[in-house]
Amino acid sequence: MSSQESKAQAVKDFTEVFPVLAEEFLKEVRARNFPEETVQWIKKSFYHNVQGGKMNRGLSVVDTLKILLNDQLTAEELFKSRVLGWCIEWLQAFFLVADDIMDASITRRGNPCWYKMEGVNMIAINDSFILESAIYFFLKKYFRQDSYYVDLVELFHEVTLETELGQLLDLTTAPEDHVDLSKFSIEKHRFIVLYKTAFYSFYLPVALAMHMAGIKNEEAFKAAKDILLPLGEYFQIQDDYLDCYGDPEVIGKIGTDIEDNKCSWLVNQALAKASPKQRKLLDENYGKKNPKNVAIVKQIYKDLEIEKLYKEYEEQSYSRLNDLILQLDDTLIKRQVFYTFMNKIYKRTK
Ligand code: DMA
Ligand code: MG
Ligand code: MG
Ligand code: MG
Repeated sequence: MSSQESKAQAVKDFTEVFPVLAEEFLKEVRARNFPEETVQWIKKSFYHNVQGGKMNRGLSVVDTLKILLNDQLTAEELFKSRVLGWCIEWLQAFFLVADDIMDASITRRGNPCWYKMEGVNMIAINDSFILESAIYFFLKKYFRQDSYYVDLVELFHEVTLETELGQLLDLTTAPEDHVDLSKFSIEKHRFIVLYKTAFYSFYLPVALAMHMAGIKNEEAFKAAKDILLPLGEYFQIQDDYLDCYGDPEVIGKIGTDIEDNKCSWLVNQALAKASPKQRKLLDENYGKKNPKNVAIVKQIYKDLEIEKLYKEYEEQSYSRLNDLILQLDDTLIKRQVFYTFMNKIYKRTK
């Protein structure tokens, strides 16, 4: 079998676990005597919000466990690693439903954002809570008997807190009614993205697989973190870049960072290079909903060649991350875990 075929098969096998989990949760709601209307609402929310993504995070749990266990997984281990993968996809859905409300976004994964769907509106807030609760339902159902059950629960709680803190700083650094670009800096950006993205998107999938593989050494978790957090930073900088330069048809969402006054990597680069005149234009046009203001900001990015700067950053990051992986003490955790992860995202366009 070519690696392409085996990858397609891995995606298919992973995908097939989703309806099983969704149904388990709906059964639980039915068992509590809720009207069918409620069951169908949750079903619609799950199918709209949890599905349709790239599933990189979820698939990474399975891929990592395969590497850690030399491809010698029992059918049960395979299934359980897929369940953990889907738990991350549920976590991601929980964050995204709320994120799209807070960022006033329009589309997600090629569809309207959940809160934009007919009849949903602010019920989406509670739906995001239910998406989160489903994680702990699945963990209990499938891992309650395992020695590492508490580790899994604590890990999900920990990265959830980290992500929420990151989201808070992301939002308070971007007040809607008050643009103050002097509040931005590359250091602040790094801190925000570390918290809002890197922990749950990169550390979490690998750490979950490590728990399943029976790894107990704290140093191994620390070594993994030391590579995965910088990898997550790189990933979010790609996200910032794609917000402005990605094709909405490909990324499935319409960028709102300029309108939302976000402390994006792009605006930080522009601020570092801007002449006093360009700085004044940025001050006057950043963080405004009007397309005319947005166009002026994009023109300044163009004049300052921010896209070129990004391409250079991407190259540098790639070689820096490769160095980090090479320096890893391979007796703690296998190097291949990180190469596999990096190759999934290097030069991504979506
Ligand atoms: C995403 O930040 C972070 C979380 C925790 C969802 P973002 O708003 O840049 O994401 P997106 O561009 O997907 O809306
Ligand atoms: Mg957003
Ligand atoms: Mg956001
Ligand atoms: Mg973004």
